[in-house]
Amino acid sequence: MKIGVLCYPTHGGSGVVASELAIGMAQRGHEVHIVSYTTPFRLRVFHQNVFMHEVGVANYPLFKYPPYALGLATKLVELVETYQIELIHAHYAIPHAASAYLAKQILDNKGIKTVTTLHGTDITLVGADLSFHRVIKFTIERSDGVTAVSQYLRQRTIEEFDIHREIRVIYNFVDADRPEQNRNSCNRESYAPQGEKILMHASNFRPVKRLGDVIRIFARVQELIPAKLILVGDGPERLYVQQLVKEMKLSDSVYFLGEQDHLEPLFFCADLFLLPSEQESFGLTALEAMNCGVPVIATETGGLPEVIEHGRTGYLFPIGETKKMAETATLLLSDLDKHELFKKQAREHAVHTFNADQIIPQYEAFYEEVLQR
Ligand code: GMT
Repeated sequence: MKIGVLCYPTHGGSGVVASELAIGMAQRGHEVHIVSYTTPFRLRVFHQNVFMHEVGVANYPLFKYPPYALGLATKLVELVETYQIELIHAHYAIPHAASAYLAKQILDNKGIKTVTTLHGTDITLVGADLSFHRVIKFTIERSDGVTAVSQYLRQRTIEEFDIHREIRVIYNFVDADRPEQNRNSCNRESYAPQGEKILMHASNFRPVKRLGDVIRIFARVQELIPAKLILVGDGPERLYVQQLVKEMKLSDSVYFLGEQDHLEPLFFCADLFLLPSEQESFGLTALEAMNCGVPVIATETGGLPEVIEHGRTGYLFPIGETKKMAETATLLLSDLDKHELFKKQAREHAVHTFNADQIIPQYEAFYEEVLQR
């Protein structure tokens, strides 16, 4: 197949899924054309059969807001005509699915099919903003195929947008072989010289991630056992978090690593991953942690219960229950046998249920099905 992929290039789950899927499809012999405003970070190294096309948008003084969605549609039309792309996969409804729809109309359909994958924030946050509601509903209804990354997100989309068409659930996935390549790449002692336990959180530091709760959980754990916290990522809450860490006198115990392209090396330093989000349609970072044998403490919100098995691969709590999360984290980290068991179960669950080898063929089969419709 010749596939066009529209995605955000930033350090977010949707960009990671789009990039890893593109690599997986390319390895299976398909030709993949990525269209974005810059190269997604996971695609900065060469991959056979993956082609990158940057969208440039003219910025005239008249444009208060550069019309990216139109630049994207124009680029798509050009690419479809040049490379005979058969299927456009839009990751995120706004603006990608809308641009794909427009390109298809400009091309007078010509047998081109569009698939939209809903990742979560397009539905739960952007979708909740009424200014986009009608466009999101329209793009979901007019895509030739729609997928969602969890049952939760599928149901939420149906209810919020009154959708009566099929939405296929295809879970996020991980490369089960990758942890092996990173097993010895993190030097634990550089973060925990006295043998402290290491907790970790990674995100885009948006309010929805509840970074304040991450710090409060860690502060309580640290009162009970020697511990350090590794924070990966960057975003609007970073200054607030840095201030909070200072105020709580935790500066010597918290490492701010900024954005990192690959988390696997760091997971091999971590004993526990924290994801106390307000909302999470899937929680890819939790899955990536589990793939490296790191149990997760998270909230029982959104799609997280579909990813983390409470009492087996981690624990789930109501949003904001930081005290209980901290106490449970401490108990788990203090019981070496139980911790080992959770690590093993986390890895097994990731490998058995969310393995790229099983999930990528689901996308491939879905593409084929859509092309034949
Ligand atoms: O987590 C974020 O805020 C980034 C966001 C994105 O759009 O890249 O992630 C969403 O998509 C990921 C991949 O499908 C999911 O694993 C995340 O749970 C989802 N984020 C939210 O629902 C908040």
